[in-house]
Amino acid sequence: MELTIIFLREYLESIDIDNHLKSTLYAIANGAILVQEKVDRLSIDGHTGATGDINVQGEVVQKLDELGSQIFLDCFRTSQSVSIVGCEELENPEIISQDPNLCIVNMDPVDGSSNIDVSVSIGSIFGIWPSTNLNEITNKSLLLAGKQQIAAAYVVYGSNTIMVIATEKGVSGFTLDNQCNEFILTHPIISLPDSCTYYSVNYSNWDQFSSNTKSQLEELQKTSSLRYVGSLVADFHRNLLKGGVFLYPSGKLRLMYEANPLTFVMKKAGGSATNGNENILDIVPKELHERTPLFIGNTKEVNKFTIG
Ligand code: AHM
Ligand code: MG
Repeated sequence: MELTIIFLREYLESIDIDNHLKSTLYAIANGAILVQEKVDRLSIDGHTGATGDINVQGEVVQKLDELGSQIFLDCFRTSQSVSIVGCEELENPEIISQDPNLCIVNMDPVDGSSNIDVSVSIGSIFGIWPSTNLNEITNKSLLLAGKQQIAAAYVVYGSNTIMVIATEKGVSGFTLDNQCNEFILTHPIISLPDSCTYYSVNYSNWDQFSSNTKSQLEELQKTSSLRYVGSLVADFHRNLLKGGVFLYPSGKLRLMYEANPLTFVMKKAGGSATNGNENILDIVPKELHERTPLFIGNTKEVNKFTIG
């Protein structure tokens, strides 16, 4: 049987979505290829460790955090398809253009910072919103609810590199072929399995969990297996493909560039996410770097977790 190879760019040309959105997704793919090259050569090029800076979250900035941030920003500038970018590593958004027809992007350029120097899977996360109906692009233009997203994407730099894209057309995965530096369609339709095979949580936070969270975890451990990488994007990807729920109840994770994009993907694949009270996609953001509790995965399991 002959194998049909579909490149990411061919896939994007074939689907009926806005042209600026296509260019934005293509810019993410180009950036991911460059970041993957950096990941491969991290120790060789001396890019392990911290820069010495502390970011707006009060967290230590790793050299790869900074490199990834600059790489994706450059790709968005070149694409001419993005008006404004919110980024985990930048206190204020980067305004690129006042064109009201372009895309708004919120990104975590390198997710899983604690895993960078130990050769464990890390990733990049992107939420994409339309900037239509805005008279002027300001720092507040990207404070849009998750339900207004038109697409989301993430990349896992793991045992191989995979980029997952969710649009109104569905969820698909593309594996990076290092021999030709192209993403190839390998997962045409990603849909969340019905069974909750895995659950992912940092158990060392047990004392901070509510009694509801503790009792639901005690139930889950009877039926599901624990897997926890410590890179949200990698834990999410495994649970998306195999069925599962990820939780970080104490509110470490960020709404705009972690929870919202991954919830968009999860919803398009058949699952959902809450903050323990309301659907993540319904939250009206107050600021770019705000944090949220997150319960994400199979809806039946997610809905058992409540806070307050
Ligand atoms: P980062 O974006 O700075 O890497 O921080 C977020 C990460 C997530 O990827 C992961 O789910 C979480 O922090 C892990 O936290 P912990 O080490 O507390 O379990
Ligand atoms: Mg992150």
